[in-house]
This record gives sequence, C-alpha cells and structure tokens, in this order.
Amino acid sequence: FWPDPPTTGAEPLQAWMPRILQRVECALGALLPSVEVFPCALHEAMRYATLGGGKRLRALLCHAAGELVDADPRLLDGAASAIEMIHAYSLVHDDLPAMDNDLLRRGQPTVHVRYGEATAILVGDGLQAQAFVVIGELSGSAEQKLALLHELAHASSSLGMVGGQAIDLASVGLSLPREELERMHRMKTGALLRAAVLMGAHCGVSPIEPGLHHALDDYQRALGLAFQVVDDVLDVTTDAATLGKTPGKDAQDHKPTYVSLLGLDAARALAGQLGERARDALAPLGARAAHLHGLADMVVHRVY
Ligand code: GRG
Repeated sequence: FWPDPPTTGAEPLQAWMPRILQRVECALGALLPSVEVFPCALHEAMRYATLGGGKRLRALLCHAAGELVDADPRLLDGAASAIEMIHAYSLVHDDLPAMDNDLLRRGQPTVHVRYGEATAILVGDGLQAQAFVVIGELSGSAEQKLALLHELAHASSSLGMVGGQAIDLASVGLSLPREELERMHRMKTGALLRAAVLMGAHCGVSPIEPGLHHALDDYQRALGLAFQVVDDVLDVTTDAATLGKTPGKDAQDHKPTYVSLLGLDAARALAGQLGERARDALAPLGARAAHLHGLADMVVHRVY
C-alpha cells in the first residue's frame, strides 16, 4: 500500500506518526469493500463509519509494537486495519438508540442518523466480519494469522469488549465500586487496546518472547486504564466541537465514571500516574520502545 518505513524506533514521533497514519488510512481504504461493489449503499455506509476520522490509536499501537519485533510493515497495516474495523463497528453499535443513542461521532452525524438504524446494525456486522476476512487474507504464516485471529476474536468477545459493554449497560444508575468499574473498562475498551499491542508483536516472525510479552502486558494495562480515565475527564471538561461527540453523556445517563467516583482533580492525577506506569513498563525494552512511549504520552495528554 505504502513505501516501507526507513527505520524502527529511531524515527522521531513527529515524523513517524503522520507516516503511519497515512499508511493505515491507505490500507483501510483498500481493505474495505469499494462503493462500487454490490451492495453499494451498505459499503458506502461501512466506509463512512471507518474512514477519515478518529485518532487511530489502536493502529498506531499495533505498528509501534510490531517495530519491536521487526515485523513486516505490510502485515502490520493489515492487522492495524482489522483492529480499526472492529473499533469502528463497536462505535456504530454503541451509538445506536438501543445503546447510547448518540447523534455525533468524530464530528459527523452517527451512522444510524445518516443511514438509518437497520443499516447501522448491518454496518457493524459487516465491519466485524470484514476484520477477520482481512486477517485471513494476510500474507503472513499460518501461525501468525492464527495468533492474530485468536487475539482479535478474544478481545472482541463476551469475555472482552462485548462483555464490557454488557456490564456497562447493566451498571446505569448504579454506583459501581472502583474495582468493578476498572474490570468493566478493562473489558470494554482495554481488551481492544491490549489486542492492538499484542497483535503488533504477533506480526514478528517468531512467537512473542516471554520478557517482551510481560513488558507489553504491563504497558497495555496501564495505558488502557489511563485512556479511560482521560476519556472521563474530557467528557466533563471539553466542548462538543472539540470532542466531536456529545459531552457529559455518561453523567446524564447516570453511568459511573472516574470523575464521578474520584472527583476531577484526583482523576487527572490518576491519569498521570497511569501514564508513568505505562512508561515504566517499557524500561526493559530501551530506546526501541520510543514510539510506544510517545503513544502513552499522547493518551495522557490528548485533548479529544
Ligand atoms: C456495542 C459491541 C459494542 C461495543 C461497544 C468500545 C465500546 C464498546 C463502546 C465505545 C463507547 C465509548 C465512547 C467508550 C469510551 C472510550 C472509547 C472507546 C472512546 C472512543 O475511542 P477513541 O477515542 O475513538 O479511540 P476514535 O474516534 O479516536 O477512534
């Protein structure tokens, strides 16, 4: 899809990030069915849901972790695109009236607002299946593809993202204890962030070495939680134009958040501590992990 990167961790983040974002956008465009393929209207809506928006954090994490094992960048493009398709599907379904009933996503009308509810359901279903089609058709070895499929399927399952969403829906109006809130977020958003990191490492030619697995696991755990705490903080401190979605929705919907549990200042402090923890986890990996460091900073300091 795109020329291969020149180096690994040595490339400054300011150059690395736009280059990877461009690769991923290009790969996603190529790996989603074209609007010219029947059924054209569904494919148009699937592309609307996925392309031209979003921070692509999961794709960036996949690429940054893959660089640690000198993974083939084209394999990383495919794995990163599959994760972004699952992520896009989850947002489309989460925005539906039966779930969060959101009107805006990434600054644009949500898929059900633009194309109708029935199409939005099919868009999510289509994106979910397409993610696994993409992995099945990658050029990696059978072992690599199996590891990628298993990692992504497990993260998306009722033991991961979908289970977390079920707990979230059941928790409306309840004051969950902190450990329960943490478990819900570990499943709902953390599972896919974890998969992004580990799938990058699965794109290496050998199975993930235990020391690396350990470091990446500690990193993703802290990063996933930091992401959610920052999300809760931004939800009460940022306006709709910047967020690209309706702010304050969780509070209005009586959903428990880190801000409602800890207060704004303590939630901000917690995000900083978790960012530190994520960076500490990378210490054994040295300078090669510079891009993963940069992504942890991005998560903690993001403004949308
Ligand atoms: C409906 C199956 C199903 C799952 C939904 C992940 C999820 C489960 C719902 C997302 C709801 C939500 C807004 C959670 C807050 C954290 C989050 C995942 C925010 C969106 O992720 P970003 O900020 O989005 O990475 P972009 O647009 O940058 O890709």
